[in-house]
Amino acid sequence: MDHNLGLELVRVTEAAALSCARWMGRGDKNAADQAAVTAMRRVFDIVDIQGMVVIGEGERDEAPMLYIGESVGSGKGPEVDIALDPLECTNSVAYGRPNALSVIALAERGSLLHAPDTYMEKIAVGPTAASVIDLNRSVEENLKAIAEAKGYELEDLTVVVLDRPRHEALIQRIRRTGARIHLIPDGDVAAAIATAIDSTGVDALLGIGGAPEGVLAAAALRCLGGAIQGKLLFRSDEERDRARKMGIEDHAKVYTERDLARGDHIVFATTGVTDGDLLPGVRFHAGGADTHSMVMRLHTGTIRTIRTQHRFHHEPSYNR
Ligand code: VTB
Repeated sequence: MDHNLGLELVRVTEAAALSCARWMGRGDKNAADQAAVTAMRRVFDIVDIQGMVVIGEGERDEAPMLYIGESVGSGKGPEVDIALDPLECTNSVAYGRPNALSVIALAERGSLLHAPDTYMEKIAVGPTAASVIDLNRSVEENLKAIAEAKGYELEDLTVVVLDRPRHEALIQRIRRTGARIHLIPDGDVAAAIATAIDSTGVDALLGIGGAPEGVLAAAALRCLGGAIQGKLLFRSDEERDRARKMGIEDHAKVYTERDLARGDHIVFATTGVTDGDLLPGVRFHAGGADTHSMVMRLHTGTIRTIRTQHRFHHEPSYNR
């Protein structure tokens, strides 16, 4: 069912990335997000799927487009769940910082977790350390196990952590193990995926980020053979209630990548917006722009890296 969909989806993430990249450094994260959302919504109409957004821009009453429960696609083709973020890291575009991506994951209907918009404590690694992580064990034990599995000294491990005050204690603990830390201002989706790609030099992601971002990362890591584990962390009773209404009762559960993204036919596409751990960002030049994307398909294990040269005067009308 997913044979050609990856290449269709990458056109959707490319369109979103091209639109919002123009907002880089202009200090307006809402305008950047809006540009990505509008472009993504428009180009989705030409993809032959009966898609339902399960991770999106928010609840129906909060978001006019790409909200949770919205139907996307041409209405022909397979019934699928869609997790998307037209612009992951709005701040990074607004302030010209790294790691902004446009992202879509697609899988059979009912197979992507409807994660509430709350925090998630996460650990993510690539294929060689996929079987040794355990969120219920200590940071020190996990890092030791990852280093062993990869055949590294602990001192040679690079761990990515979001630069937030809530991570102060975590950072101290990682430092005491001797491991190296790469602090990022935003963008733990790019960082989680980067753990599964050797050339990035990223070995693990640790810390607390968004739960919806955990589902996006899980879909990619399934395709790449990596692993992510996550525990939901609620910031308020309202978030707890919302989760209960979504059928989430066990608040101590450790979700694995297979709980977050269960399908056998996952397709994942992402395009870089600003330069980052995973992909270069959009580069504008006379009459056009270059984008860099990745497209992955779980069923066959293919991972495509696509550099596209866009020429604006040839753009089809749905892209304008
Ligand atoms: C994470 C990360 C995102 O927000 O979800 C983070 O994945 C949430 O933490 O890339 P804060 O509330 O502290 O920002 C981002 O950094 C941006 O959406």
